[in-house]
Amino acid sequence: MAQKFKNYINGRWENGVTTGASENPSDLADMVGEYSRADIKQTQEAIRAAADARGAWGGSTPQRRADALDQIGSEIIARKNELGELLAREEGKTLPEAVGETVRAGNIFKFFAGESLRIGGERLASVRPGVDVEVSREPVGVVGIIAPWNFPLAIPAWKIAPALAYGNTVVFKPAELVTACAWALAEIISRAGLPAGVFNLVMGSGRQVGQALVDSAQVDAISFTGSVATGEQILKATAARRAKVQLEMGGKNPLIVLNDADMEQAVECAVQGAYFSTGQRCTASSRFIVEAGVHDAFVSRVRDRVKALRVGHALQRDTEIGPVVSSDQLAQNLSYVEIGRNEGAELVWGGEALTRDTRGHYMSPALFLAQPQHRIAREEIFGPVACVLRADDYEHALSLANDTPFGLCAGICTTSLKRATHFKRHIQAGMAMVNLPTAGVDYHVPFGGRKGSSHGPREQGRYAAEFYTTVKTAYTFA
Ligand code: TXE
Repeated sequence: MAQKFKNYINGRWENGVTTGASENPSDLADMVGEYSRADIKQTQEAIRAAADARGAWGGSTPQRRADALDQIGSEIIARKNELGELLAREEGKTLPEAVGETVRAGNIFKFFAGESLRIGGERLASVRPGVDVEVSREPVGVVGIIAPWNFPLAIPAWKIAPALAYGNTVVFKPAELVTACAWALAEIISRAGLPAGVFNLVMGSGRQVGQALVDSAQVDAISFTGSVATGEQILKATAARRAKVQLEMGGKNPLIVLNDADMEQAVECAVQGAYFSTGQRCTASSRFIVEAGVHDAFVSRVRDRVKALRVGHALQRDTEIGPVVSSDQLAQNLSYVEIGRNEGAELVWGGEALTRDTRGHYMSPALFLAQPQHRIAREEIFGPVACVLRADDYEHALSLANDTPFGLCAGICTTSLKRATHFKRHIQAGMAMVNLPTAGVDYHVPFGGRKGSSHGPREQGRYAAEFYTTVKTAYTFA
């Protein structure tokens, strides 16, 4: 019998109005479970519960918050293999990638356990005699968390953990494709001793549950990761009611490879950054910008490496690239392969739907030679599809790298300190990598982008305090 995942509202597990199925993208015959879809009324109940719990949690001691977060993080890490297997089964990244993500989620909770003990402030002398000025940080209130499917544990962790650490209450809406992971996380959080209403899980569609969170006057802040189109809608709606908002959207991340690069290292950075996790990372490299002197050698070595990648069931030991997450995403990826061909880009390898022993959403990783104006070189595809652009020299490569509406992450492979330093200063991105893949970041430092990729304060690390707290300036005359 399929496992059933319920919503968690005001400290109780509740059935929804309808149900949905969570599938295994590696094997469509394997149903991961059945989840309850909340409706607008249940979402509003969860919001009310979170609003009622604000005082109790906002006024709780940092020690209590630290203990709860530490317990959650420790349990996630202790159960990394089991949770990693669930994640690989539901989302389709390979087992080692999924176990890695699980450990990362656990570490994030433990990091913010410490941060709840380090909420600081300032005391300054006033410009007026006899007056003291204190600047302190307070919780924002009720935070609505709207998450995507591509990191089903890590992204919710990096939003829920700081929200709770800084004394906010939470209504969490996961993506419908990954409700088993969301439920598993909520189940762990439900046993951490939080008062009823402090943390709520509501599963369901973006149009109903997500929109209800975005529109509710009782939700003080929205943290969102997902597509540009949804992010823009959320930005308009939250601006209209002056709610705090943080948006993490797409990328079209470049990796520059210069003539002086260590070629083996550059090929590894390219392959790992573009294709691992099936290219479904917002920090994935999708444009390789290669200096003319090494262009042909780079293309031939990446093609050989990509040809040899083993695409298969996410839980099989020798799989390097798992399936695409859903039939819709697979259709989108394949349609971009068609678009690339039709606009005159040269397909060097891959880009085809594949069959395996089990029925799933498999495709071969694709490598194109493209021109900067091609849509496949400009739009986020969010799958294992990358293109190579030829650059005359470093300056040309940098200008191609910056010629995009996005600005999440960017990388360069070079042995020149001068070029690497210039790149770090002049690349228009929130994160810059030298001789490293664009995807793969630490959990204790800020994460986020510029231009069309992100909006609002950074996520992760101690910079998360900017979003999850509000500042008060108090004056005392004594
Ligand atoms: O995103 P959506 P989807 C990109 C990627 C992918 C595309 C579509 O290009 O192909 O987005 O993915 C909720 N009000 N990224 O459909 O729709 C929704 O239920 C409030 C990049 O998954 O943006 C889900 O929980 N919420 C990205 C979340 O928003 C709404 C990661 C994201 O869904 C809503 C994922 C609404 N009106 C996809 N409509 C990255 N950059 O990491 C939907 N939602």
